[in-house]
Amino acid sequence: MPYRYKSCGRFTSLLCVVAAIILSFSPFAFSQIAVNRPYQPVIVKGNSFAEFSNNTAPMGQLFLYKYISASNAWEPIPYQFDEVEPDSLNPASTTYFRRGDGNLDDQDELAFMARDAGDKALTNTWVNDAASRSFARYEIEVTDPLLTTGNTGYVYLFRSSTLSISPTAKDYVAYVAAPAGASAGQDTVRGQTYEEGHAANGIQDLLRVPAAANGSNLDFLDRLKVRFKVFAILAEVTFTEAGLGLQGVRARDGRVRVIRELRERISLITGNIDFSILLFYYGYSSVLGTSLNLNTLPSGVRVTSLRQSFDFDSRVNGAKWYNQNLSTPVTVTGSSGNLNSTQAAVVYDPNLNWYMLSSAHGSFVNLFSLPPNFGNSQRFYFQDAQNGTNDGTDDTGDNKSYGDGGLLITGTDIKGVFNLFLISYVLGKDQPRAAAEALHNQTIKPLTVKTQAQRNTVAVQQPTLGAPQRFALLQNSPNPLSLSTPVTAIRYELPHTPQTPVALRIFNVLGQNVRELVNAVQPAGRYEVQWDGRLENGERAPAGIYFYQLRADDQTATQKLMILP
Ligand SMILES: [Ca+2]
Ligand SMILES: [Ca+2]
Ligand SMILES: [Ca+2]
Ligand SMILES: [Ca+2]
Repeated sequence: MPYRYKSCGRFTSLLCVVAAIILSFSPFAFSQIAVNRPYQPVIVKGNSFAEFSNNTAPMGQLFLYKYISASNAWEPIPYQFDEVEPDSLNPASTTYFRRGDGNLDDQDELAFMARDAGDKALTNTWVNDAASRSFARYEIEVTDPLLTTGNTGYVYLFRSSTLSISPTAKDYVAYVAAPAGASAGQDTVRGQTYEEGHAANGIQDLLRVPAAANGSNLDFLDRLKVRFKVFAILAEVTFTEAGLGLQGVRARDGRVRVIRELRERISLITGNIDFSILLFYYGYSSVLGTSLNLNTLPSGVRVTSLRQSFDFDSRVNGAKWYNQNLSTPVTVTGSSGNLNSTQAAVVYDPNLNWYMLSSAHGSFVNLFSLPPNFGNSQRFYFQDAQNGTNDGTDDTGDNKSYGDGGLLITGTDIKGVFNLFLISYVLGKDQPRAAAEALHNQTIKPLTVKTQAQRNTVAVQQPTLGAPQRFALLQNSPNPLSLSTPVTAIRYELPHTPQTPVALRIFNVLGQNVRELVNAVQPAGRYEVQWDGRLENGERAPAGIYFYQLRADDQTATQKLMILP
């Protein structure tokens, strides 16, 4: 009974809320950034780019830039497109691992980092590339709802057959396949603040924070622990992560994220439980999603306990462990016990639980949501002991528990589909409680993203014989417009260089501004602007009478044009 992900349910919504933190170890490095969530990725689905996503735009011709207004410069930013395809094994689900068509479709995803957003560009300020001017571009507006000022940044998606990505462009995360001769599970992921390594079955057993990210560069994780207690054939048996059998691992590596899938098996005498784990690795965080269907177990099998936790090694002696219930931390000593019921209480979806290990080697923040009414009891698990676990399962790894914390569900016959979404951030050493709280607050108030198609209408200065003698707005040509002649040219003349930006706008008969063609500082001269008969939102303007108005300093001129049905 292999589990398959639903295409766009809770999992996707949680992906979209992966949060970031106010940078605490380098507060001045990002004074220039437009959206102050330096650790947060932004995911935008293809259907947000309607003009590109109708299976017509090759992803290799789409390029993401930011605009820097202080220097009037465009700068390429790291991004990636991931194709999302129907899963051939389960048509109701989708997968990132099937070869796509190379074109942007509604389900495909664009990923970039919020920290790379820049300034707003005027509609006529365009990347220096002629080919891109024959297509729309998309303005992507990213807003932090936790802030009221300084909270919005912009990136721009251009289509062009002549732009290209620099081979040295920044890459936030790298996937390193297992070495030759090793299990495929022994792969490695390197982000900006972490290296994560894995045991033969693909389960995490190494975490280190490089010195450049304010860590010790030493592995401080014993291992990710996964525990099941199962009552089968009149006896209770326990399974640990060491007993998970890797059935397969797949990964995709881009500039913004690595997508990695593990297929695992729990082997019971009465049959197998198969499930998969889908992981997204970003520069500073990862998102783990897994789903265990307990409704279709082999007959006679009851699950009585489920646990997922991170156990650290003796290096973290003296580290602080916090969760949302602890205003003062537990100090990790390897012998200080566990949490009382108040300290171990969890909250339920849509609220998020969090816990953090803050150590001299690095800090590790985890956030997870829980569905209510799963099992008889759900609580935080925490164990700090020299001789193993306190949920009755065998210990593994170094056989000691140092700050081993996570989630424990118990019951007599746990049923249902258990969905776990775990967002993990890796930060520099000795982070304060407020760092984890900030991540929690940002996760529950995700960035909002708006997209808008824009067209280039840069006024082209015409070759002239001497400067124009008069301020003039000429009749457009051709006029009227129709479906067969959807583009018209508007010419105007500026006898003097205006003190303020020149504006050329189209109005409907109600006086509503439906399209801005020019809003730019322009020297004296003769100009021609193309209008493609489209509104600001990219839709075709309906048939009817329109007015276009030129404004420069205190002078205005207006003309009329018509669009035939
Ligand atoms: Ca596609
Ligand atoms: Ca990469
Ligand atoms: Ca380890
Ligand atoms: Ca241990």
